[in-house]
Amino acid sequence: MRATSVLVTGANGEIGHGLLARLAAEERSIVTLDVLPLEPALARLVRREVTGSVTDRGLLERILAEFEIDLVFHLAALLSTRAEFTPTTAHHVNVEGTLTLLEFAHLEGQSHGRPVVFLYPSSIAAYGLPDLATKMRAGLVREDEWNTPTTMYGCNKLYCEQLGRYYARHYKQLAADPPAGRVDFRSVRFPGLISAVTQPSGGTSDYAPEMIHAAAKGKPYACFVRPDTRIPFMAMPDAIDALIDLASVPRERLTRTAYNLTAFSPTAGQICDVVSRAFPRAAITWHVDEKRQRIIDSWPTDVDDSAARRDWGFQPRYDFAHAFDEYLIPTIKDRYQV
Ligand code: AKB
Repeated sequence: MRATSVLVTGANGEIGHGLLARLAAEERSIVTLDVLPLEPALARLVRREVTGSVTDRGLLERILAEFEIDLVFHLAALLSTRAEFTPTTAHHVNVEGTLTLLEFAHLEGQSHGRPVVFLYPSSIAAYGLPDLATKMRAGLVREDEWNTPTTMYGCNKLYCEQLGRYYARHYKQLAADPPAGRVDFRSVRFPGLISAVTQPSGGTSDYAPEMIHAAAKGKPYACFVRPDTRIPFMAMPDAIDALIDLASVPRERLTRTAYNLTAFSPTAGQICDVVSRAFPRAAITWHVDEKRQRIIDSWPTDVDDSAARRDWGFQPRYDFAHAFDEYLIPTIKDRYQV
């Protein structure tokens, strides 16, 4: 008998940290796949840790032989800033890795006769507004608007949402007995995420978490976007809850395969104000990187997440004030002992 387990790719990353803790608290058997060995605290939570790439079919076949995977959280990805420096590597990991994993999930579903639920974190990078004036006019953006990303990462995310929909609904549609439906693909378009316990790397929304963590560590921070820059954000515990909640919703309640999510949309200047109040010795300056600013200016100021609220009851716990007062500031102060 193969052991029933959850597979988490990119488990060492920011979302992985919180997600593994939650899955372990629910006593789920967890198999992880990451290019780097897990941190010891995370390794203790999992049943099997596999070190390697999501593009390695051999590794996935070995997992398939040993475990009955009924739920996949596919977190592994190169984020938007890093992907611009190595676009073909980004495509390899972000797209070919996802395709390999969708095929793996299909084979898993076939072997145990039940659909594999496949959770895919997409991103506001899937949007691409042509210029700042359009962004400011657009306001709340719905899932099917402005799907014209300007970054490699955004293109990868948007396309992989479509691949997931294909595997869920149309896979091999011309076959005599079309085998669609073995992958139950569910995706969320996350805004920028802010965690109190980890720091992101390689993203463009990183200015918010970088500002907070630098201030807590007593280090100066030069913010790479203008103070009036606005995109949506969410506190990490709400992101983890959203993934866990979406994974358990009955399929028939879902009207889409990709859902917008958001919690609050402050400007970089407002984040700076809150951080400076919490850490009065914070030394935040503004050194705009015009190229990264252009990427942020192509992402919406806010998104319409009413479909997620309606279909599966998405309701973030933390608004801007609560995220800082009740989660970020106390947890970060505790972490850095300030
Ligand atoms: C990034 O900045 O690349 C990510 C994202 C918004 O998906 N944090």
